[in-house]
Amino acid sequence: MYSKKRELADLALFGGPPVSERLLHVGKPNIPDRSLLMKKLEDVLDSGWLTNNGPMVKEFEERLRDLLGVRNCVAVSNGTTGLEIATRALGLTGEVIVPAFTFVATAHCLQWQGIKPVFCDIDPVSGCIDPSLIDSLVTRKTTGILGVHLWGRPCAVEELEVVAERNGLKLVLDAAHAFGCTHNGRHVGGFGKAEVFSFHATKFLSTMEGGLISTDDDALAEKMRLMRNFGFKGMDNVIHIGTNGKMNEFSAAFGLASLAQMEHVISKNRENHLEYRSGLESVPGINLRDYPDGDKHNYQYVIAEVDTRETALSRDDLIRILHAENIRARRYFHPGCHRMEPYATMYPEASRDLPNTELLASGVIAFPTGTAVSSDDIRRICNLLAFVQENADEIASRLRSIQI
Ligand code: T4K
Repeated sequence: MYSKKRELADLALFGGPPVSERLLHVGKPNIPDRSLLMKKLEDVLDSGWLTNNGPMVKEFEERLRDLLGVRNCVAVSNGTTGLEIATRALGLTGEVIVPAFTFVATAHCLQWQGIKPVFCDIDPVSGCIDPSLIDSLVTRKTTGILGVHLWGRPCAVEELEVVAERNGLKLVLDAAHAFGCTHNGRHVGGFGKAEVFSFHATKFLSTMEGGLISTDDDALAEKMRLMRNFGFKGMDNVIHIGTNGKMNEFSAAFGLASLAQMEHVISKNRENHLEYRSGLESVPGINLRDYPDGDKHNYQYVIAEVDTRETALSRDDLIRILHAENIRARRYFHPGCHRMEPYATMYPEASRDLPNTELLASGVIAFPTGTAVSSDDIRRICNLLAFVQENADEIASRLRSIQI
């Protein structure tokens, strides 16, 4: 039975019962309506067609084309493979400018192909790559910019397009977080040369594993379709280098069933966000990030920053406290790709010029949301955080004095 924390001994870290009996995750899958899903899975089984550009994948691509308003949608096996295919199809080589404040797949998709990710600092307000810093990072080897719509918040695409044009670079966008979001009234999906979404299980719209490349460039789309299927153009006829990046039929069926509930999930995410907003309003040292007005957001990440000028507890202290209470808050993203391997060893100089990245990576915290998280769960989390921050000095000194 849940009871409010009244003294330090009530904290699970110090032996009390956790505020939530079940684990609350960032990224708990939003499971679609079961009867609809089962019907679609039965259709797949009945068709005897499981993968290789089957009817479910074709329908999924068509639905997404309409929804995003782009000419081409290429469904792939996951977002990372999508990024590899898109950057390769665009002919990126040498060096590509990319934020370090992102999931490591953004950097890996480049290095995997022998392309050097050149890490660029972020704008502290949006958390996305800062276009004003790009000119100074361009060398003779630079071929592209890979921006990231962090937490679903579109990066400064217009400015990036101008910088890319000025330097003769190709702009690709990692839209892994941004399905269903708009920028200045336009759906994310049509910016740059190509955009890449992730439909991983943890994303608000999921195909279990899966991704999508969208582009208005027909020739590029044709090349990417070849590349995702070993370069086959018809039976036994290989005309291009390729990989296996195909989405399977079960995944596409899951995606179609998820699409049917997409607006419901967005509104639940938005409600959750508002619940956190009101619950954390008067809690010092935990500053919730808002999404800008005017555009559509999917609200799939509830992000705050811990400001250690206002609290004695660090972000990592709070993570420890929350995890003990069964609240699996996450550090999306810590420590920044430049501090992960192989980048920390290969490019040790990178960390010198990323002050905004370092600051955000040390303070960022993502809270559980999605359809598996109730208003009551959020109230408990916020009450817990209020209690913790009221007693921050005492908790901090106990944490420092004992090894837990
Ligand atoms: N670019 C960006 C900016 C990205 O964020 C990502 C992926 C990519 C590219 C690459 O896209 P994909 O190749 O993945 O399609 C997770 C996801 O695996 C990853 O897709 C995602 N970004 C990243 C932000 O989060 P982890 O290692 O943090 O996930 P994990 O396994 O810790 O799961 C997160 C939470 O979700 C856990 O607390 C448990 C819960 N969970 C997870 C799964 C898989 C469930 O409850 N059920 C599940 O089935 O990376």
